[in-house]
Amino acid sequence: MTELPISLDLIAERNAVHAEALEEDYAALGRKLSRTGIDIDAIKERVAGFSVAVPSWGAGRGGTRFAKFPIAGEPTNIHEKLEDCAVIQQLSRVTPRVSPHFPWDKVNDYKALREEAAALGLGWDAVNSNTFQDQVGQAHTYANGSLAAQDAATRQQAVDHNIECIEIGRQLGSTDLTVWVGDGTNFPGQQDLGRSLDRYLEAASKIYAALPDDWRMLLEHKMFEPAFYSTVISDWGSSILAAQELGPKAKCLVDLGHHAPNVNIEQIVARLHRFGKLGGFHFNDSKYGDDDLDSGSINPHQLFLVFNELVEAELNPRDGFNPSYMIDQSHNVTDPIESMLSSAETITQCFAKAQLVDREALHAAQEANDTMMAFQALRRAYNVDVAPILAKARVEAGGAIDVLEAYRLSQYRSRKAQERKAVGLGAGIV
Ligand code: AOS
Ligand code: ZN
Ligand code: ZN
Repeated sequence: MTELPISLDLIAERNAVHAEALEEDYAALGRKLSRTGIDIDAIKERVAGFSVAVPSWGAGRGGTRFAKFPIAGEPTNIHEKLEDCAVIQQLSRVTPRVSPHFPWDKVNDYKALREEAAALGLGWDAVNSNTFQDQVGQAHTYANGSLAAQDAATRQQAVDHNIECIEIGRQLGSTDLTVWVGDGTNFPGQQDLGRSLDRYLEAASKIYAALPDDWRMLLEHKMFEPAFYSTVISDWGSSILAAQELGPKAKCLVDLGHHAPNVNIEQIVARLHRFGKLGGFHFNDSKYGDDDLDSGSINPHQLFLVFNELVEAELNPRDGFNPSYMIDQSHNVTDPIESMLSSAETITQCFAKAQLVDREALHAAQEANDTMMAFQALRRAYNVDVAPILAKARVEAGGAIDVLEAYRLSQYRSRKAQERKAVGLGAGIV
């Protein structure tokens, strides 16, 4: 293994400073939980088995449609992005996989890239295709759509790109292809709403046909943007219908920011699972639309309720239960590494809290139509501060007790600012 980006001595030194307090907090929480029959070590083991992937593009400052303000030391290629993702994994120990996006992360030798990641302690998650943007030298524009475009040659180009992504993914060791398209319209009448879906389905079925046996195709729906009047795969309804039409390897991916405000996302999760179509998540938070705010920064309770449905889903397996978890945020005002460390912590906290729900009490209250006690079963779990459980799992796996403190003390970003070439103004807005 090549040298990891953060000094092991620094992590050990800081952990030693925090160890006694952590032991005290963990023991106190253990006593509290044992009063309700919960074994804290068993919860810690489950937390230790949890992981969430980070997106390669999340390592950069995302920016908005209006501007991007790069920070010194920001990564500008997949090698640098991998290094940053390795920092997140080294400190948090819950983000062992990176989800690449093509052609953004294109290289000549994917075998070498796979080895490079492995040397940094990283594997690969879902491969993301990109037919929402034109690339230099591309034969056909995506201005009027990609998989749903009127023009057959454009659709074929988008299909070919997705098939190329599968091939790259095979070399990296991925087993999922995530397809999000920006296809849609900005004016009533611009495209036929029925026929554009037909075209999408026909093109998507060609990609589906190219999937290896053990692969899944994850369809990511999004209500609006970049199209503001209609979007081809706009909601979970369109997504599940398309996935059902394509076949068993097609599943639905829920990006938390891709719904109308106040939509009951946890119910969508339960619905998709009911029909064996829950494929995965892009975690983020939103206040108004697809804001891509940090996970749980606005509504951590919703995130907890999503995980509560996931626990229920696991207890009631349908057609397989193996959702892929990934962060998909745009970091506009923070250091992306810090945001992802903080988000990975929040996501894992919600996972842990969902494990604490007294399922017997919940189900009994539901049976008895005892609304208040059913709600309290959830509320009791949500109110527990699970931070000591996460910290203990982390330190046992070699991570840092206080991840942000260790990161700041490492001065990683300022070291990279010396080494890396600066991001040009206006570059890489995604
Ligand atoms: C776009 O809104 C989606 O969230 C996609 O997941 C997209 O591929 C990703 O955010 C990169 O732009
Ligand atoms: Zn997404
Ligand atoms: Zn999005």
